[in-house]
Amino acid sequence: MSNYYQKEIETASRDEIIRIQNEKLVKQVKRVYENVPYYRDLMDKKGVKPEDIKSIDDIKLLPFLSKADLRDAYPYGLLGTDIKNCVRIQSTSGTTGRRVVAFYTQHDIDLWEECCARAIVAAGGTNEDVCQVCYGYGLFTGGPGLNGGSHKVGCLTLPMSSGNTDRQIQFMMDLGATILCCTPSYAAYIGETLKEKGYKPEDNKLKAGIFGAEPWTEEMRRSIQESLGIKAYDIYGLTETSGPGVAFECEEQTGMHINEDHFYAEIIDPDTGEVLPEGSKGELVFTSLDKEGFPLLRYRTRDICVLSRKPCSCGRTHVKMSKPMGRSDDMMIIRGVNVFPSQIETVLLKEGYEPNYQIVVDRERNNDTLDVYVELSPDQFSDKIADIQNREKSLESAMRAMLGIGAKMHLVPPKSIARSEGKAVRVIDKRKLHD
Ligand code: DLL
Repeated sequence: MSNYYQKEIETASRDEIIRIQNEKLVKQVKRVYENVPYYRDLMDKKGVKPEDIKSIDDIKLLPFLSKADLRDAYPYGLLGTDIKNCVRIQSTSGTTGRRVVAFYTQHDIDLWEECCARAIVAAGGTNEDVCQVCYGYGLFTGGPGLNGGSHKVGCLTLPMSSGNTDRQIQFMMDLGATILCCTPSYAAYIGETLKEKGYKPEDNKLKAGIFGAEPWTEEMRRSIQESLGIKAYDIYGLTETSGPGVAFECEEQTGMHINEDHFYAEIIDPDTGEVLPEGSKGELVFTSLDKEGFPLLRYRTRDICVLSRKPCSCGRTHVKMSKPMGRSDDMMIIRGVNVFPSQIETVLLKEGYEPNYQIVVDRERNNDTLDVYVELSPDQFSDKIADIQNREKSLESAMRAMLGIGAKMHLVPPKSIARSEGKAVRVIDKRKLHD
């Protein structure tokens, strides 16, 4: 039998959930129409008025929002309340054009942290736990979200942020961490490092891990569970909707319950926008039912997955989403950071290179690697190794400034990258990310 952070809502009847969603959606659409001119225009263009939205079933009348809208409206165009009511921003990595800046009122922070608290309690967390958070802190939502959730549950929280693995291990061992929160690839790396240092899985006090922010397979789950001696739980979310905790796994480990009292999920055909019936594979679309600062309606996540309402043995009644099975755009997640090929191309062009390049992503010892091969034009070519190395170094620092993570740059001789006859194959992803 599961523990719950907010039992009443987490196990509410279907009718009760629909009643809450009806009520919240009607209010939210009215608020957005009044406060967000950008979305009001989209509704006007579609000929929809707030009065047309009487229940959650009417949601299909509303226009979609996409990442392109976020770019157009950057930074304040989708703000849902007076900026003086906002207390925080969080953001994704990327250039200004790609960057998502989300605004939070105190109410938004509370509901976000409650969602994360639900995830921690579902993983067995109580106020007796020591919760080590090694997601990045700062603009990224991972650290702040799980940190807030851990406080709400009353765990002793270790706000480690990412990196410095020796220090992570020292704190984990000395303070007896029982719950680990980080990306699955970092969890695997910590497991490997512990083994190298001569620790056995039973030497640590960990019992559970809450891992997300990037795709991971069941195979990876098994290997992390074994190396750390824990039960590994998936957690999903995105900056646009708040951050981690939009959906989380319970002990059944068969998909993530979406916090339906705050986020309404739909699955659509990514090409036509048609809403698909339950059980179909398609693009996940979210509506924030009660956020104030950044209240996105029908936001297209680009994540491909399946929803299921099969009853769950944990007693939770909220719909479950499968692990994301891919994306309907070209975004890659490398070491937990969202990277678009266009960002890499922008740097190359800015630095005076031709757009003949290939991006190779791989995973070595559970760590993502990013290599970019760039062809030199005949007049850029040099047979002096030091000269090439210097140029690679300077490209690497420009790339780091753009992406927020390191990329290994390889300048290669003219005409050495195969030309394609159709669409250029820019990205070769050798990682096995999906089962
Ligand atoms: O990654 C928020 C997060 C932090 C989730 C910590 C879980 C834990 P963004 O940086 O905006 O936010 O990236 C969002 O990451 O659209 C998915 O493509 C991907 N993603 C997030 N969680 C998972 C997961 C955070 N559990 C994008 N499995 C999303 C697979 C995930 N992909």
